[in-house]
Amino acid sequence: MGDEVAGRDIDRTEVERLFGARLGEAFDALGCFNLAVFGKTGVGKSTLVNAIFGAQVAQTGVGRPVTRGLVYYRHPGGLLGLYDSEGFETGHSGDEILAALRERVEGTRGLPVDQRIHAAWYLVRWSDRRFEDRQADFVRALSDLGLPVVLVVTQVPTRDGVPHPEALELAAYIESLGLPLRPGGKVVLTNALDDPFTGAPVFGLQELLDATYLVVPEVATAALTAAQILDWERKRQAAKKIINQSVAVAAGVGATPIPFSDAAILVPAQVTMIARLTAAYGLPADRSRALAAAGALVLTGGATMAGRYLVTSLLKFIPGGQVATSAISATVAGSLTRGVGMAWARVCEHALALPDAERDRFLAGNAPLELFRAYLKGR
Ligand SMILES: Nc1nc2c(ncn2[C@@H]2O[C@H](COP(=O)(O)OP(=O)(O)OP(=O)(O)O)[C@@H](O)[C@H]2O)c(=O)[nH]1
Ligand SMILES: [Mg+2]
Repeated sequence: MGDEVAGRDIDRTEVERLFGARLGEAFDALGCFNLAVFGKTGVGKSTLVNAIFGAQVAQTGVGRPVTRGLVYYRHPGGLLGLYDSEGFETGHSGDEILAALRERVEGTRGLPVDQRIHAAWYLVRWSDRRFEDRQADFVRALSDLGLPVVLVVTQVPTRDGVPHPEALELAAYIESLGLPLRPGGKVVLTNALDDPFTGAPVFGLQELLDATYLVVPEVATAALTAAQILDWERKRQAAKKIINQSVAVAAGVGATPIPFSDAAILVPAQVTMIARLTAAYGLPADRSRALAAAGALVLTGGATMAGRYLVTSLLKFIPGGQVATSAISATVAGSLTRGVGMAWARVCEHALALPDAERDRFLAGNAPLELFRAYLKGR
């Protein structure tokens, strides 16, 4: 594992290679959140998915038809599998889709739970102002397949945060039917796009995401947190957990004080940590080369001797680091790890907030290192 590079200085290329491998493992460990989305054509399935998971799923994910009207997309990082019923109508094609889904669900029953379908969203556009028996039947059929169904009324205009009364009426009507809706028989109201003409703002997306968290199995939540782009607090919580685990490991390594000359022993653990953080934030794995380069730059400062860099440069910024004279204690190893983890988490957040094209440019330059140092100093 990482031990092959312990106990001596390691160069940037080596760190980069290690980071690439760890990143792959980190993505594999997160697994995949599988979501199925249904609703008549034009209700806003693609728009809603894009608002919560980013446009890259439908645009760059490789679509594979499951059956006529049902396409399976995979997030580039493998974090999200999406069954999208494009151009879906109930009736004949609905039956076909159900048959294909049944096959899929039965075929994956024996597989690990992270490979099954974890949730279904059924979308109804508020302005249709009706919910037909066939739609109710379809919802029941999904539920019978064992899928938790979240019913979403879409494109709902609000004024001062209050949904259009007829959308509320439609939601109340659907709830009155006693369908097996999750969570708690409730309908979720959303609007995924600002409407500049009416001024109706985006609305209800966090509620839909929260509802989804409530119904998906525990094994799929880490992938959901990484894949979604809406709730940064959940990403931060996941990052915090990773940092705390890594601090505990590093403090264990430093329990016997490490001579400065052997400080490279700390590097593999930092590489693993920043790889796990990168995956947890859901930074696109298709850019893992750029990410690995940025991670290696940050840990080595562009120098060739990562161990010495950690000591001479990073320790300056760490409480207690300056006073260390000849060896790194458990406390210092822990603080160093925490500092590195928190600074890298901020770099991830910065990168995540950038549009795709700019993100590439950011990762390719010196900016990640500069930002990383600024965060490390600024804590
Ligand atoms: N204002 C507003 N417009 C929306 C919303 N959702 C979708 N639209 C618009 O409605 C149209 C259809 O949305 P899509 O997301 O393509 O619908 P879809 O369900 O994926 O449709 P198919 O792929 O054909 O099944 C687009 O022009 C969207 O811009 C929304 O929440 N609010
Ligand atoms: Mg669509």
